[in-house]
Amino acid sequence: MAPQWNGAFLFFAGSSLAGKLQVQEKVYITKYNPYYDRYICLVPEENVRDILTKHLEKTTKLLSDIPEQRANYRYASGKWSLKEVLGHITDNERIMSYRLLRIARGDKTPLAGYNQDDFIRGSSFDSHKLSELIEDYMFVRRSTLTLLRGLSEEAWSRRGFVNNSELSVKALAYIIAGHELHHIKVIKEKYLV
Ligand code: NI
Repeated sequence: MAPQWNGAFLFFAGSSLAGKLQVQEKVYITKYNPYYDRYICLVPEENVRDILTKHLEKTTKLLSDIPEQRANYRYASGKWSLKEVLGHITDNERIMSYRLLRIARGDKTPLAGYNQDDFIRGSSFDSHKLSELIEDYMFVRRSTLTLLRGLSEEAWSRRGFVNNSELSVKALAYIIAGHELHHIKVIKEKYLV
C-alpha cells in the first residue's frame, strides 16, 4: 500500500521536522502526535536502522566509561539517577518496539500509553550494576534492530493507534532513536559535567 499525502502533512509542513527530512521520509512519518516531534526532530536525516546501529555503539562506549559509583548520581533531589535514566531508555525502547511490532503486523488494536514515573517507581535500577543495565540496553537495541531488519516496505508504512493518536511504524522507529538522543544529551549535560 502506497503512503498517502494528507492534511496532517500540511500541518507539519511548517515544523522544523519538515525542513530536515526528505520527502519520502516525511510521507512515511507524517501522522503522529506532535508530542513526539521533540524526539523525531533530534534524529539526523539518515536511514533509521543505521542511526540505531551507530548509537548502540556510541551509547555503549559512553556508558561503559562511567565509574560504577558515578552511575548512582542524580543532579538534583527528586531527579532520576543516571542508572534510572538508562533503565528508562531501555524500558521505553521495549514498549515502543512492542507497539511497532503490533502495528507492523497489521494489528489495529488501540494500544495504551504508560506512565514513565510509575515505571521508575516500580523498578530497582539503582540496585543493579551499571554493567548489567548496559547489557540490558544492548540486548534490547539488538532486538529492535533485528525486528526492523525483517520488515517489508509495506510493513514500514503501516499505521496504528497508540494512546489515542495515530502512529506509523516509521515514526515509532524514529521515536526510539530520538528518545535515546534526547536522554543522552541530558546525560552529557547534567550527569557527566
Ligand atoms: Ni524519556
